[in-house]
Amino acid sequence: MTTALILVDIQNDFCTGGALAVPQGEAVVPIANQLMSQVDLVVATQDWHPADHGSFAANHPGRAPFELGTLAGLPQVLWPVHCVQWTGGAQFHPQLDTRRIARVFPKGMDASIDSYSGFFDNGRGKATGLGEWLRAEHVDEVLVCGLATDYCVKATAIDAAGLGLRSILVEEACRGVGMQAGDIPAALAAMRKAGVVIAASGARRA
Ligand code: VGL
Ligand code: ZN
Repeated sequence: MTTALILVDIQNDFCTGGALAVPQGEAVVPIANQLMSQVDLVVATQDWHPADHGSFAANHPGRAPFELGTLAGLPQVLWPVHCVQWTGGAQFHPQLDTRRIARVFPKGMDASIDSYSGFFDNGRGKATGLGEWLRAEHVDEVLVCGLATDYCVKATAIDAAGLGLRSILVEEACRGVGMQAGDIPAALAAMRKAGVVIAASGARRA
C-alpha cells in the first residue's frame, strides 16, 4: 500500500483575514502537518487564478460575490477575487510545513473555467496531471485534507475515488465555506456516496 496525502488549497486567501476566508481555515494547518508523517508521499494543490478569472464576481459587471452565475456553460458561484497568481493570498499558509511536499499542482489558471478538483477542471476537459503522477508513484490510497470541504476538497476526494484510489477524507483537517446551512454535511454525504471514506485523523494509524 502506498499512501499519499493531498493538501488541498491550504492558502492564505482561504484562512482568517484572506479574501475568501473559510471559518477557521487555518485550523487545518497543524493537523495537516502531523498527517505528513503518516504517509509515503505529500502532494499539494494550489488555487492559482489569473486576475481576469471568470469565477470572480468582479469580472461580471453588476454581479456580487456569492451570487450564482454561469461559467463555461456550468452553474458557477461568483467568488470574491482570490488566489491571484503571485499574490500573498495565493501563497500557502506560512505555518504549513512545505518541506515534504513532493509536487504542487496549480489549478484554475484558465480564465474561462473554474477548477475545484485537484484532478480535472469543472468541465472535465483538462487534467492537471495529479492523477497520472499518483499512478506513476504507485499510489493506491490518498488522504485528502484542506480547504474548502464543500468545494475543492469535495471535488478532489470524489475524483480520487473515481480514479480507483482508496480515498479517505480526514474530516477534522478540513474546513468548509458553508454558504448555506447544511452545505458541509451535504458535501460529506456526497463524498460518502461516491465511495470516499470519512475519517477522523486519530482514527487512522496511531
Ligand atoms: C475554492 C472556491 C473558489 C476551494 C477555490 O479551494 O475550495 N473554493 N476557489
Ligand atoms: Zn478559486
